[in-house]
Amino acid sequence: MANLTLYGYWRSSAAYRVRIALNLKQLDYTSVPVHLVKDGGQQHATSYSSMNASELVPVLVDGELQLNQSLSIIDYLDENYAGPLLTPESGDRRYLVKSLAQDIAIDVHPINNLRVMQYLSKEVNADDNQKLNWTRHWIELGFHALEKKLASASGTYCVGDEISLVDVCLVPQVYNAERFGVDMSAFPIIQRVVEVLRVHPAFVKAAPENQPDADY
Ligand SMILES: N[C@@H](CCC(=O)N[C@@H](CS)C(=O)NCC(=O)O)C(=O)O
Repeated sequence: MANLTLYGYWRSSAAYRVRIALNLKQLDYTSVPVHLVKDGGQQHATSYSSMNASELVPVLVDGELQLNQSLSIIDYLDENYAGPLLTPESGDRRYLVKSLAQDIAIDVHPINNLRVMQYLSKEVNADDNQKLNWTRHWIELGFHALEKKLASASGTYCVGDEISLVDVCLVPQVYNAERFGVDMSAFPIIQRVVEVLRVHPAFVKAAPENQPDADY
């Protein structure tokens, strides 16, 4: 019987990925909200930073084990729990899934993180409009490349007709894109795949607006 606790934040796309993976594998978990803005950012409090010195969410606790990094957490779930494998075990598809997921989670997401935005405000004196342009620029650059790659990789989902880690990373990134006003009509394949994924029960349950700590 799993004893899983997820420290996250309703709007965190990295935590959103892990929620989707847990739901796809039908694993129950306890959710502990870490408010990234309130109290100067609860991720910086000792109670949290003692668990993850990077001061970023998510952290998954499984019994004695504490893990950070959403992609590693999802690998851990793939390797230790039943349910659909989000990264195929072998073959070319394994590396396609890993590389497309990393295109999103490593090349696009971190440059638009809260702490990057805070640095741009405080140290570079960027105003809200400049920060918005920054966010849109990096998402659009990443999505233009991804759109080209999905032209050959996609079926119903990002890679063929099975849900994979790429889909788990894409939906939260599109959530961010829409939040920051990226014109998604420039990315018809991404839009087509996301439309299908968004009504899947595991994705619906993981959506930011459906989290107990959702706070608009
Ligand atoms: N590479 C990490 C990224 C984690 C991350 O960037 N988390 C963000 C939320 S999506 C965060 O905690 N930000 C807090 C901050 O920037 O202070 C992962 O995939 O888990």
